[in-house]
Amino acid sequence: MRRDLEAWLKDSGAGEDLQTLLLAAAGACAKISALVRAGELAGVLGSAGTGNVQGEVQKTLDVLANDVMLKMCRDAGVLAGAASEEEDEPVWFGDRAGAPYLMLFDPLDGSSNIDVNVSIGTIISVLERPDGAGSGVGPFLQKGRQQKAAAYSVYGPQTQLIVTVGKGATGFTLDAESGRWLETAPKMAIPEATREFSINMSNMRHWESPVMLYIRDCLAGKQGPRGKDFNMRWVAAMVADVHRIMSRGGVFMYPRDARDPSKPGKLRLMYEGNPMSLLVEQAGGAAFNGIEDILDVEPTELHQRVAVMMGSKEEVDVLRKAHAEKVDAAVSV
Ligand code: AFP
Repeated sequence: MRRDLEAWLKDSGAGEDLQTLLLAAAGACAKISALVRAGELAGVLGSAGTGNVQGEVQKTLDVLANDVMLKMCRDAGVLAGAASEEEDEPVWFGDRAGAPYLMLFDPLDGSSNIDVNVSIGTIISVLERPDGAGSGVGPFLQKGRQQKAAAYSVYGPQTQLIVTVGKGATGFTLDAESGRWLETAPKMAIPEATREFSINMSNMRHWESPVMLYIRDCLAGKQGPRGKDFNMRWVAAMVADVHRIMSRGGVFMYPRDARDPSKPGKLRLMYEGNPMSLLVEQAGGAAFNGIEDILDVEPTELHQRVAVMMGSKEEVDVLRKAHAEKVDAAVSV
């Protein structure tokens, strides 16, 4: 008999309030999954005709998923406030001012995949509400290491949910008939060695030299310094690309590049970098931003960006070494 999420949470050592919040978030993911599956039949595809704080066009599903997550987690009663990638400012629930938790989430990661029926996902990060905190952005600006839980749901051929409360990473599959999340990957473990990388190669000309050199060596294959052939995959939804790595190893990168020097990468620290890094570390992998572990980055803004290199330890170590050597010479691949 497989355990369901509720039974797993009871055994996980998480306090009752955290269990309640994670069950509500998982319920929201199940609801979002149903909307994603219905697609055109539910009239949820296409653009919402609005933009988010990062200037990106919002899809109808981005907006719906955001509303579903906010409402269901607020109704759980243990959340004082939430910040979403789709909202400019955090939402504080005035009637829940004393509640113990704060949540940050990306309601639909990989929006450009929605209308073409390719995998997308939802990411959540749970923090403790600092004593006395009741408004503004400040209470959300906690380092990734302070997260009390993180999870992502991937809407692919199956809908899966990967959760950590800081004691490993566990995977569940949504049973569409009963609506229950059943435990299908009790102890996710990222293999230390890999022959697979995941990066948007079209940005190569903008990368900094350590990443250029790393990819050049991977592409050189057996005859090159790495002595092995590498494969490449890019779904363009971080959740899906990292889920593959959580399941079978690999390294995922969205490094800093020269397109906009004011931004240290494309991905968001609080909604993507931190929760996915915690899950990757809990599965035995590593996550680095070119300078330090992503979980040690001091956040300064809610929507701040971060460079991301995460996955199998051996590859992240090669990237650490390349960054430590600070090769400044122009490199061509
Ligand atoms: P969207 O949600 O705007 O599609 O962005 C997805 C994402 O933040 C991340 O999930 C992907 O890894 C990355 O962007 C894809 O970026 P490219 O457009 O450069 O492929």
